[in-house]
Amino acid sequence: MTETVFTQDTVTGLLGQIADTGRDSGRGGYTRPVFSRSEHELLDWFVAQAQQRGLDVHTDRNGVTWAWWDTPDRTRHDAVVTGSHLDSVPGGGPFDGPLGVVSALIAVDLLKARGVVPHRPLAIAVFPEEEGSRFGRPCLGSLLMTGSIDPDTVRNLRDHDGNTFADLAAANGVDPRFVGRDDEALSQIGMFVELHVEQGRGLIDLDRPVAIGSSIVSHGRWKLSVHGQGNHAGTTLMLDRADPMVAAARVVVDIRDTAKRQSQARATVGKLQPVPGGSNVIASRVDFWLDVRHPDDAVTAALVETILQHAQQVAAEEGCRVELHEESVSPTVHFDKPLEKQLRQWLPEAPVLDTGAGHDAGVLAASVPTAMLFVRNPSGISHSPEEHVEDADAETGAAALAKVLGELMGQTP
Ligand code: HGY
Ligand code: MN
Ligand code: MN
Repeated sequence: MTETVFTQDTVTGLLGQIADTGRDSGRGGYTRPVFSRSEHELLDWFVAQAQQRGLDVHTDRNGVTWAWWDTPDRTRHDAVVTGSHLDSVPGGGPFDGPLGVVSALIAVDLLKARGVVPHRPLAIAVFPEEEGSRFGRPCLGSLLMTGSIDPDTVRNLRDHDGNTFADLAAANGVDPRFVGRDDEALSQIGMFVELHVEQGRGLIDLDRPVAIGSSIVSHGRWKLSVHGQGNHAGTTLMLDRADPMVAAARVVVDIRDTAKRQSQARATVGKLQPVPGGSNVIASRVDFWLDVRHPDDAVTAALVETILQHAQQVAAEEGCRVELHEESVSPTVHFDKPLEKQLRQWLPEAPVLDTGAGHDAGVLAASVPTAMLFVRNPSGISHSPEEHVEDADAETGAAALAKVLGELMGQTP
């Protein structure tokens, strides 16, 4: 009789199964925006993997996909929830988001292999639009679920092509009329633990594979628009110009200089769009997006104020004018101390690190006890194809997540 040999899935093996989905040949890395074919393929893959593990899968009215490992009596409250996101930044790495989702699937395998019977249910949650790459608001799914963003504002958000969130949500099975705070979903969550690739060098420098998260620094996004005089590149003499591209370029350098003067500050302009954008055209307007982060909310706000004052002065000198529009602001988040203490007991070797990256865990932390685990990234680079996790560390991360989830599931509520 042939023996049925079950091949134990691994994090590396599962990530390998999705390694071709959403590859971006132009930028390198992956471009998997929310409501795109590639994100859909990933979600379909996740649903199939979850169902293979006997998990009960559904997508809620905010487009969050849930995979439930129920207790024998199938009550769904005080659940231990884990998970992350599957959308990416343009040209992102393979681990930012998927590592947390795949590690959760492997953690379920490890716990089932140990014969764990949940005293409290476990759920894996996949949040849409964590990166905010399509509609400009990071963590959109968790913001909607927790009621932290106005649903009407969300319905009217537009992507680069002018599609509204409402239209694209409707086209992707999410009825836009019903997005918003979901008390039923929130009432089911006892705590949330998100595993994520480290987006920095902390673990490399400490020579450890896994860290416990302590906090997320405050961060925000602002859109600046510099208005000038559009004109012909060949018939407009230099002294007759009010060129918003020149003003914007000077402002971008000033942003760097202003942030460099403030320790711990990070300020970035990663996206800039001239209008109309012809190579023989002096732009009439230049839009660019400012990302500012600092551990102290007040310093973040003060930096933006300084940047705006300098921008207004530069714009005036260039015969232009500048507008600033706040798109999203997230205060510094400290994760749940009692939960962190438990994780430190269960993972005594894991250092405790803060992060400059935002996560759905940072949004949920205002509603439920929340913790994070980070997995070593030898490149220290993220939001880039060079983001990396060694196979052994990926498995160590999943084992650490299984340890934490198993302890939490074993606790009677
Ligand atoms: O931008 C961030 O910090 C996160 O990766 N969305
Ligand atoms: Mn992420
Ligand atoms: Mn990211």
